[in-house]
Amino acid sequence: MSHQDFLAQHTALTRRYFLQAGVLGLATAPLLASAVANAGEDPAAPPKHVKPDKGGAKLEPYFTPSEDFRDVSRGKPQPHSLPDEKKREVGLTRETWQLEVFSDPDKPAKLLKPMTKAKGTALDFASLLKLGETHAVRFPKVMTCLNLGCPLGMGIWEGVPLREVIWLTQPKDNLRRVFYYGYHNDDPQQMFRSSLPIGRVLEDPADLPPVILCYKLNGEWLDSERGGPVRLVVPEAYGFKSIKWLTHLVLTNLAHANDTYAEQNNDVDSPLKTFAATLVAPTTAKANEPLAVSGYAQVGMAGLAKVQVSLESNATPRPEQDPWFTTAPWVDAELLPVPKQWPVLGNGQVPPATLGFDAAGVPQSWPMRLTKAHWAIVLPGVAAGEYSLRCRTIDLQGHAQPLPRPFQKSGHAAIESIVVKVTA
Ligand SMILES: Nc1nc2c(c(=O)[nH]1)N[C@H]1C(S)=C(S)[C@@H](COP(=O)(O)O)O[C@H]1N2
Ligand SMILES: [Mo]
Repeated sequence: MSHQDFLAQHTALTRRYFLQAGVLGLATAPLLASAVANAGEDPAAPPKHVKPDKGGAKLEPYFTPSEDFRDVSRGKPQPHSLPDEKKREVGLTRETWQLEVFSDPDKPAKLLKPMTKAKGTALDFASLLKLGETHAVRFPKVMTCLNLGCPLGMGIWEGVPLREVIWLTQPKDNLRRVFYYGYHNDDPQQMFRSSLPIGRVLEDPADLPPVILCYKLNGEWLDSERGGPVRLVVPEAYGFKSIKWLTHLVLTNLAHANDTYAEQNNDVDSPLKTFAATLVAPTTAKANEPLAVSGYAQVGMAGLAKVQVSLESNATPRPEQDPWFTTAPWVDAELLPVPKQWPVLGNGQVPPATLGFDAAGVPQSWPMRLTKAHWAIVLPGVAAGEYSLRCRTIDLQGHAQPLPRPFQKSGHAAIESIVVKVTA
């Protein structure tokens, strides 16, 4: 099934929902028609009626085609833009890649067998794949930048658990964290570093997938733009923990985080949050005609119980003491079901033994934690005037977005607000 077919199917799901709600043919018909037309012409373009400043907003396949991933990587030049010749020279191809794993000279951990280029013991790509024969895992995950409102892409990430490589160094003592970085043009100023407590690497709390050295995405070799040949992927974390073009792992007795992102005032221990956003929403409407809205939710560590939508007249001022819109007239939206096919994946199938899926390739729970889900709703028509359309998630603990962690530097969860002008 092609990308286009999938978009048609996604639209069909939304359309069926709107049909059941008995509103197709009213105000929603042109809305959906434009979304379908748009999807047919150019799947990468946002449909009309989407707020123009909504970044990657569009009718989207569940998994993101590689050309649609958004890239926020640093570097001058960005490592993936280097000529092939240079990539071979600095180890950014599968044939030339090497990973060094050693003890932190400032806060040493005791290792019997560090892996270094100098000693000829660095790990190469073939040896990583060899480990993969017995240890490889794959899992779905949304990649999201802590500092951006919308996810960069959804994928099935595949690789070897980081702990398998750490065990090769025979660590004995004084190992409390691992920090790691990738190729950065040999310029210390450009180093982008991240870190994890060793406990998170050696075991997987709360049924999380392991932290991996990732070399495949959606069934293909991890490409250079996504951080290939090898990047770290931390399932429950924001993107800055998933270092691209990985070259160095440092095992340390340091007791605290030393991430580059920490220097930029970010909450580096924050796991992915749950939040909702619209993909298709009217900015204008006719009085008394139903309003069709659809969107996505990021399902964070806290899971997703439901998505809600509210439409409030701007004529009445909001209560002053309600920064989180708890008094808005929230109504439940419908979560769209599991897609029937996954066109972005090779032959439309989820690869065998993907964590979170059963033997037939069907998700074991829905929506899946640490991924995206889609939703739709039809709101009854309203009188002429100006309105604010908002959406929010309720997590599995019952917390309404942006709670329980509303701080922006812990990851985006602000409630989206769209102005809708309803005319007579
Ligand atoms: N080496 C390196 N890794 C990096 C970055 C970087 O600038 N350099 N950016 C990080 C940040 S802030 C994010 S959000 C993710 C984005 O991953 P993506 O480009 O695959 O979408 O990569 C992370 N890994
Ligand atoms: Mo980021």
